[in-house]
Amino acid sequence: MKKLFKLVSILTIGLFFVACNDDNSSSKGFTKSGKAGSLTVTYSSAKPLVVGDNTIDVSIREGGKAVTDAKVELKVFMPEMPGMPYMDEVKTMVASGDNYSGNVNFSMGGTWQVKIFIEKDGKKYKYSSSVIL
Ligand SMILES: [Cu+2]
Repeated sequence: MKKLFKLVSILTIGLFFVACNDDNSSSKGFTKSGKAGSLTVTYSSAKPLVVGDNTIDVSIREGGKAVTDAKVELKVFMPEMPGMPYMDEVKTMVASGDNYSGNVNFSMGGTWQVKIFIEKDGKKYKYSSSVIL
């Protein structure tokens, strides 16, 4: 019986930590990653995305190395919906260290399509994704 009590205690404490970790991850923002040709594109926000201004970081890697000399543009758009016109925003991302960074404004909640246009050594790449907020 003592053993069972011990086991239940450990499980309870375990659940407590799992719950706490969940809270932490939801306040940590998000990261999404994918391929655009030979490039691995990652975009992230240190904070959860909100309606309004968001600082978004883009990292581009090729063969495991950071690509720091590309032209990077981030476009978010929402297709026309009943009672709502098409909306979009295009931002040129500014290189900072190994990343590119920019302020992106989402004007409403819902699903936003995300396109990241990259120009590197005269070649063009496109990464497509989406976010929900
Ligand atoms: Cu909308």
